[in-house]
Amino acid sequence: MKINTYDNILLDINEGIATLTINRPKSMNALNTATLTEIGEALDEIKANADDIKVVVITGAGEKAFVAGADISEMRDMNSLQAAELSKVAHNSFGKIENLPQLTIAAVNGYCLGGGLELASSCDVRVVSEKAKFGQPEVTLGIVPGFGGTQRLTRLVGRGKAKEMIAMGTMIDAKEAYRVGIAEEIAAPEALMDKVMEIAHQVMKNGLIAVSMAKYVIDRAADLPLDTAIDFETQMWAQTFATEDQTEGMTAFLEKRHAKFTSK
Ligand code: CO8
Repeated sequence: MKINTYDNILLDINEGIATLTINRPKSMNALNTATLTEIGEALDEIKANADDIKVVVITGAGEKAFVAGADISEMRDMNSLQAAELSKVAHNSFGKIENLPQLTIAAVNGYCLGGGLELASSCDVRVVSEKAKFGQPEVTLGIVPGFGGTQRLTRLVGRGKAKEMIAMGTMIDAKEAYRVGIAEEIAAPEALMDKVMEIAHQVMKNGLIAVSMAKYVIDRAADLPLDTAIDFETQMWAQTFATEDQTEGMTAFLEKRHAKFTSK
């Protein structure tokens, strides 16, 4: 598989796992327009190669930051129209993350602030370093979160905690992020990627059509009334019985062997 190279991100594909690394460590991996655009382009490549890429990991280069937010030097002199355009670029790329068929894992290796927390919140699962720090400091700059923070963070932690975090603009540590539901797992800094890969490899052993459908129904049905959401789940469940993975998974169980899923 041929993968493009980018100026502000790295895209590595290894053993079915795509790792997208935001690569501007001198600016704490701050997200400027070029980086946000490249993230969108890389996600298009990942989607186009979904047969070979089973899980997607997003992380930041260097030891200090996952992403310390949108690029303040680019934003300072923007007018409202330009800010709206930037926000659109981010929404386009973050929407692509959410809509990928693969499970996405944010490997949060350090500061995860503003647009960085919004990026991590767009992923399915967040595995975080003990040293990571989280916050939506936008109000300290005189703006509101503009890449989905008022919405995705609220869906993770609830309205009260989201309002507290956004209004205070201060940082919380990894333990608190775990406690309030931002982080699913915490690891020592040196063990972060091992933990991420352990999760990725466990997921890859399973029927990946089923993983993808489960992700889809969890996200799409989240805001529906319960009975409609349950109907939606029933349809997805029934559809999995039309896959070769279902036959293989159940046959393997009955034959007391490990399933060999083909994602068909
Ligand atoms: N943008 C641009 N440059 C940054 C950013 C950023 N977000 N964060 C850090 N940098 C740069 C610094 O300016 C510095 O550059 P230089 O070496 O040239 O002086 C370099 O990275 C290293 O940073 P520090 O020296 O500050 O490193 P520290 O270890 O002292 O501090 C922090 C690290 C705590 C992460 C600190 O850099 C910081 O507070 N950064 C800003 C965090 C922030 O406010 N983020 C929110 C940005 S706003 C946002 O994300 C809004 C998203 C939605 C926008 C919608 C618009 C349409």
